[in-house]
Amino acid sequence: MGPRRTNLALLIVLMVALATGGLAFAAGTGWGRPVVVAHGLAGLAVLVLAPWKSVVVRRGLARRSGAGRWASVAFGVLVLVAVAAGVAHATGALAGLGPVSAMQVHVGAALVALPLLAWHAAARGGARARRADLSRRALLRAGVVAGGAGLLLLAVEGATRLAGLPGARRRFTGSLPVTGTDPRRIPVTQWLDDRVQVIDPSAWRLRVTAADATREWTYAELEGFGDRVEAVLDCTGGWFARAAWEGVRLDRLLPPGAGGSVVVVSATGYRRRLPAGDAGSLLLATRLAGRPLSAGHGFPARLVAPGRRGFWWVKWVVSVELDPAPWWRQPPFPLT
Ligand code: HEM
Ligand SMILES: Nc1nc2c(c(=O)[nH]1)N[C@H]1C(S)=C(S)[C@@H](COP(=O)(O)O)O[C@H]1N2
Ligand SMILES: [Mo]
Repeated sequence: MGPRRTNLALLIVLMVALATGGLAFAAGTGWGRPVVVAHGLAGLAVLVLAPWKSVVVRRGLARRSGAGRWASVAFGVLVLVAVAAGVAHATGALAGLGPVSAMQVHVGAALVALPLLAWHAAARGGARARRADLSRRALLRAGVVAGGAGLLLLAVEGATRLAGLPGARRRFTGSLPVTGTDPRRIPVTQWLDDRVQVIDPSAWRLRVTAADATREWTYAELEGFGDRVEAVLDCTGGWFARAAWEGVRLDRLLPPGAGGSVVVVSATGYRRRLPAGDAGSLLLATRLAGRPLSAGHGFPARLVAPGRRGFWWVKWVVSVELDPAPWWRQPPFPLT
């Protein structure tokens, strides 16, 4: 493959990796499986293209210098770090280094690489597509790259199983199981910058607003409900845990047949908007495995959203508001 085609192929593969990576983070139910497999293929295709790219890189470094060169080198290093951290997480060979998880390094490197990719591609401009790129030969080449990535994925997966690495037990989202079934082992995690809230249950109220009516619930009242659901908490940080949660189903707090969305708001201001039609399967939990929630897990009450990734499971809930706007009227991921 010549330099132009190599660069173009890499550009496409990186765009696909970024798009499917973002989608993998949104995936909570079955449709996520093919997305995550596609992500692994796109990510590993970077390694398949690496021998061709290394020729391009060596020529480029011999020819040029200056700031653009350092941006290019930094970009290349970040992509390799992202790939290495992705494989480290997927295999479970290295789940993290000290306080940072492999998944954090993975996504961090990819996100920092993104603006550098734009700069690098604009400065070098060596990836322009041509009509002939849609020829039969080009398709054949694409097939060879995809096949190579497929073989690599099988090899990584096979090695993970043979070596009995933790990655063999990961979920279709790529998340690894929290060891054991003790609910105290479930990590306490925040999406970005929230702090664990310590809330006095006697002063706490849950405000439920529907149409023009607002009703306040006390902790003692909510504690009286015994709705139970066993659900998987699957954090985008790369772990999951199945546990039994108890509390009150949201549809019991809302008028029947409500349309639109429900906005679930935390004492910290953190919030998610969910389809009102899902209220029957959403739980406002006050207990985890038969015990009141700990502060870290969201005491006095936290949302349990089966089939949704952890960032939907709002902790320290103070209000639930019915709203006519559709659930997708919000950023795809929380911004704080
Ligand atoms: C430069 C962009 C990226 C590249 C090259 C890349 C590459 C990879 C690779 C090679 C793997 C290991 C696949 C395997 O061995 O099964 C992986 C896994 C993963 N990546 Fe990425 N990735 C990128 C961006 C992202 C982003 C932006 C996200 C999320 C926002 C993400 C989320 C994940 C997840 C969840 C896994 C685990 C999947 C599994 O265990 O099968 N990636 N990535
Ligand atoms: N208020 C609030 N709720 C939150 C978060 C947060 O940052 N703030 N993080 C979410 C994320 S990303 C996850 S994975 C789960 C983690 O729940 P846990 O700490 O009980 O394991 O809480 C969710 N609820
Ligand atoms: Mo999370």
